[in-house]
Amino acid sequence: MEYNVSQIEEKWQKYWNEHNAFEPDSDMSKKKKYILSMFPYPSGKIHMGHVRNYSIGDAIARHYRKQNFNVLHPIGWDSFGMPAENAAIKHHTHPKKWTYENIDYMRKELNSLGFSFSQKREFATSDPLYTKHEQKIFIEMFEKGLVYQKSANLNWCETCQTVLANEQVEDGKCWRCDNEVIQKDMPGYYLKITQYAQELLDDLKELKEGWPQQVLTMQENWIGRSEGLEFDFHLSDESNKKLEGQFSQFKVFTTRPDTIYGISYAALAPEHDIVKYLIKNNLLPAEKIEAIKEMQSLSSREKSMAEKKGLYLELDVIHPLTQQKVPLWVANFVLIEYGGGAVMAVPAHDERDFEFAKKYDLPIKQSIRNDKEVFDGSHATTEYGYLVDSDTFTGLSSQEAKAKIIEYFESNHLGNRVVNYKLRDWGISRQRYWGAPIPMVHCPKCGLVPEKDENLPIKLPDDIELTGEGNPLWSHPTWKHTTCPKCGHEAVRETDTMDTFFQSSWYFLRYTTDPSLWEENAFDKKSSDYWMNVDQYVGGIEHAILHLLYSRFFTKVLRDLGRVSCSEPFANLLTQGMVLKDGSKMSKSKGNTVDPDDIIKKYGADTARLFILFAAPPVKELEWNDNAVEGAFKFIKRLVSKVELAEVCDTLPVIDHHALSKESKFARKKVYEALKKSEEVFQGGYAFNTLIAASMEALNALNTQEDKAVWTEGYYILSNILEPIIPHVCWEISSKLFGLKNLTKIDMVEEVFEVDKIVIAVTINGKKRTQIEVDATAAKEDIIKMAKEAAVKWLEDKQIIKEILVPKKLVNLVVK
Ligand code: ANZ
Ligand code: ZN
Repeated sequence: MEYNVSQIEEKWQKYWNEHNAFEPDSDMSKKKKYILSMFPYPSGKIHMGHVRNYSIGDAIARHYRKQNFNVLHPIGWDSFGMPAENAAIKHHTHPKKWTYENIDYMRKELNSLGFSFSQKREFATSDPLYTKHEQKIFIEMFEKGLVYQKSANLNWCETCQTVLANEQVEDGKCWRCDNEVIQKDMPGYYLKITQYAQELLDDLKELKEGWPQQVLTMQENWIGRSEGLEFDFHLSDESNKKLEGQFSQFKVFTTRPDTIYGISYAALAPEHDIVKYLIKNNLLPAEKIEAIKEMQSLSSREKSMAEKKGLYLELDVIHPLTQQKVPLWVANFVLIEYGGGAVMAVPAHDERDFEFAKKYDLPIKQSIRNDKEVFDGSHATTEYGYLVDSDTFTGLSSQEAKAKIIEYFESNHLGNRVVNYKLRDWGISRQRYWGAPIPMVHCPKCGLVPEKDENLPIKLPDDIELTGEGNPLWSHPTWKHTTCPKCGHEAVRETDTMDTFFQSSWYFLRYTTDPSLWEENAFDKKSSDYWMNVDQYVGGIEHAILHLLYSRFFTKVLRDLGRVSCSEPFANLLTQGMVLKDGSKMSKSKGNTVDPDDIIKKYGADTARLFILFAAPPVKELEWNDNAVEGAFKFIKRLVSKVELAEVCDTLPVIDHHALSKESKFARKKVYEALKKSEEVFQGGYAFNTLIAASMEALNALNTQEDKAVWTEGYYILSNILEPIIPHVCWEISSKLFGLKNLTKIDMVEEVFEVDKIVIAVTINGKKRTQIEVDATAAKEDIIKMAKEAAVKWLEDKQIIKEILVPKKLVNLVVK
């Protein structure tokens, strides 16, 4: 058969489309698999990262279909977001037009790769119907107290006119436009993800089997739980007076209460209320006020990287146990967002405190001794140990002292054991046009009021002027003017739109539901109960923290709202490696991209898929290699060219294995080895490269023999196990030879793995003592080792001076 790539690929893509070949079955009594690759942002064209992501997911989905699972393998578009808006400004088009044109183009590209997506369940998150249900979910969350408004100092990019998450700030610059990021006090909406911090942490245990350890660790660190003591520092009387009685105390948090006798100063964050008060009331010298203002202007990320800096606030606090005076400083390493924004500083046992104390010549007082580190004033000793110079706690171990000191604080009402999390509430307000409008109204009489259900979705206005400056919805002449849903008074609509992570936090639930129910429901409970959790999620490591954490959070919230039953969205997670060229990540800016369309045009989709899955195991980085692409193409061509050596049939031929030639036996063995590999590969790890290598060996072995039945069986097995990888040619082969029919379940035929045995005599100094049975193919060392073991009783007290193997006959051991 000739390998006419485009003809074969177009034919089968058309066939699959016309036959709705990949729609899930509505029968919910069937065993199911939900296979999901992260949905793409419609940036304009697919790239090799997409090809890899979807080739992996598609292979898994196709495999389970072959195993008779009911498979849900959907695709959609994460279609709100800044690039559409920026493109619109740059090219004077409309974000909607740009987005949906991109979707149409990219859909065609995905189709040309032969991915087995459900087509009926496709949607874009910018579809008003999606927005409608999203706004409903938002309002339900608001009514449950999970959404609130607050003002906070945020990373702000003046060029993009938007708030940035900490991860979107790289070296103090905007990740997208590379301009300076500033701190700006901005009102916004927040989701109370912190209310779920402990559950998000605890449930990581359930994901141990199915998620990469690296991702679990990243999630755990992001949540950042620590246990410790929270207590109040009281200001000295003079200091209290100086602050005009406004602040008599403030809270600090420590994870090391055992070091409390080592306190040598206390420090406040530059944004702490006490510091603000000192500045506002000019209670410090002008140059100090200037210096503090400078500290305040840095983002927390910059602060963490900056040199430790601070100054004495000309105030003192009282040590809670010794009652001694301790100087109060402001320091740039104290974060306002964490643990009250103030610390007790123990330079002897904390590195940051140490660095600061050295710089400003503050006392360093040892209170812990341990055997591992020497305390010599050159660095902080941070390990646990035994308490020294700590009054009645002296001599206790750190562990004991922690418990005892917390107990002392609690029983004397001086402080409490607390748990702190690094995790912050999720700010979802964006001052952009191309997003889901936050469905809230500001009424002068009623305050903040959610929109009425029947008014949803609150749609974006089509007539919008995008200049790149300001908040487009706010600047729109009429859009924001409305009436209060509660009292009917004139009111103003919220003009912020939602962070696009909001959309990607529940899209996987939408897919579980038949589109006939989409108008009515965000998703149907019965359907989501059947399909969830996602059995295999596939995506990039760049989403290891936020997207996964937010999706886990949403799943728990939606469970508490009675909308789903599961608590975790993704049972198994595969994070695919990057696609590299010349050693670095393919990217437009580096100019080292390979356009998937070009590869498809030149070699076809099957070659692209085969190369991608053969070049490296899915989790590893993949280096682009033109020769290997060529090699993949040649393999497929060879597979197709030998089809005529097999027989067209309705039932598989019955083969008498023992009657076959040596070559045919070997070919069968290789074919069944490939079948075995296929089973292994899908049981874990998805090392498709090993399956492909085994298939290549099998084809080579088939080629050394002429038995038609062996060829036929070989093609049946190969076209089945390779179908997940190179579906077009496999459907073509299967239709040519087997009428696309499932002939039989392919069972492992164990006899093909039997190897011929031979008997070998074992002689000692030429005298036969015993004999052994070995594999015909066994190596010399192995045979001699077996011979010695078999002859062990004749070898006692003897020294072997020579070992001779006469192949297929005997082993002679010469002893003295
Ligand atoms: C005194 C101390 C002594 C500390 C010692 C550590 C070692 P994690 O584990 O990350 O929760 N800390 C508390 N609030 C802070 C803030 N707002 N900004 C910066 N640092 C802050 O860290 C808790 C520890 O970080 C706390 O324990 C505190 O320093 C510091 F030998 O208290 B520790
Ligand atoms: Zn009102």
